[in-house]
Parts: sequence; C-alpha cells; structure tokens
Amino acid sequence: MSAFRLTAAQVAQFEEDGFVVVRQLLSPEMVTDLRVGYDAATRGELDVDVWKEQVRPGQILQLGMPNRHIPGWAEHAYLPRIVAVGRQLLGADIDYKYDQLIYKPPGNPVELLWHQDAGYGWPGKANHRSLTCWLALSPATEAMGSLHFLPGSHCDGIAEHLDATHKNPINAALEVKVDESRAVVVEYGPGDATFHHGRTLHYSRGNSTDQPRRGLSTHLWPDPND
Ligand SMILES: O=C(O)CCC(=O)C(=O)O
Repeated sequence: MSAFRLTAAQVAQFEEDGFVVVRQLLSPEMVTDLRVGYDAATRGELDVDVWKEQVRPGQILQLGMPNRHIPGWAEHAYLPRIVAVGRQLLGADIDYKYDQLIYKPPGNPVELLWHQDAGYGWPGKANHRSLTCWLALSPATEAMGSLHFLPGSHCDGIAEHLDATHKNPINAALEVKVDESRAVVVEYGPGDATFHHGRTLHYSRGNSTDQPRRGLSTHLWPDPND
C-alpha cells in the first residue's frame, strides 16, 4: 500500500468539513501517464463497448470504470495511493468500489448540480461511511468547473434529491436545493485532489473556458459493505 501520509490537520478538516484538499496527490509524471489513456478514452479511441454510444465531440462525458477499462490503469500506483488516503480518513476497511471519468470539454455549460453521492442510493455501510476522491488531471479552476462544497453538510443526513434530468444529460441527474452562500470553491492544479464524504453536498459549474477540464472521481467504501 502507498506510503502517502496526510497530516493530522487534514484528517481533522475532513472530519469537520466533510472534505479535504490534498495538493499534489500525484506527481507530474503520474499525471502525464494517466493523461495518455484519459485523452484516448475521451476521444473515443479505446475499444470499450459500453463507452461507444457515449462519446460525442463537444459533449460532457461520464465514462464508467476507467480503472478497469483504460490500459495500464489497474496496475498503476495512483489507485493504491487514493485508497491509502481514504483509509487514513475513514478506516482500514475502506476500499475501491467504482470510478468514473467526468470530462468537461471547452465551452460546455452543463453543471453537476448540488447532490450528495450517497443521495444516489448508496447501499449498506456506504450510505454512512464512504468517500469520493476527485482528482484533477489538468488544471480545474472555478471557470472550468471545479468542485464547490458545503462544509459540514455531511453531518445533516441525506437531503431530498429532486429529479434534474431535464438540466443534465448524465447519470439520472438529481438536485438538492441548498443555500449556496456558505459554499467553498476549490481550484485544482494537475495532480491535486479533494476527498469528500459520501454525504457532503457538492456542485460544479460548466466549463466556460477554452481548455478542457479532466476530472476523475473514485468512490470508496467499506469492504464488505453489508
Ligand atoms: O466532476 C464533477 O464535476 C462532479 C463530480 C462529482 O459529483 C463527484 O465526484 O462526486
């Protein structure tokens, strides 16, 4: 398992706010490695049946299980590092569950609306004790669609999630109405990550820049999960 260590302050911040920023989780070399397969996936160059219908030029993409489908990723050191950090935050039984590549091309206005990941019906222990690593594989500024978080929202239970499929074409979109005045925006450099609790409310706006936003979400929860 990876030796990457969080500080006590980072662990305390996750407990209090429900998210923590981890700068340079990955080295520039690791980012460069992962970018090769990421870009091949978003250009539709990989022979993955379940992705074929989804890749459309200029559209937001959410491609499932990139760790299993992109050549070289399953053996790469990035995932053990993410799992190691997840265990420091939520305990030794935390493990990789699934992942998704979320790509916002230049000029794409689609928002990922306010939601809790566990609000999508995460089962068993995952509903209470789970987390997501959001990793930037290129810069992600607010204007490019970086993540906004509502600090402390992981302590308030599961909020009512409303159908939002008319606003967002991906993943049976749901939306929570929130008071955004307390929201915190994180901006990322390549290799920076945030870890947020499965119950932390979060959001990202569209990408209004001329640069792509390359994000990778890795979801972790206890194994076994019953
Ligand atoms: O990539 C995004 O903009 C949103 C990601 C997200 O909602 C998540 O990782 O849980």
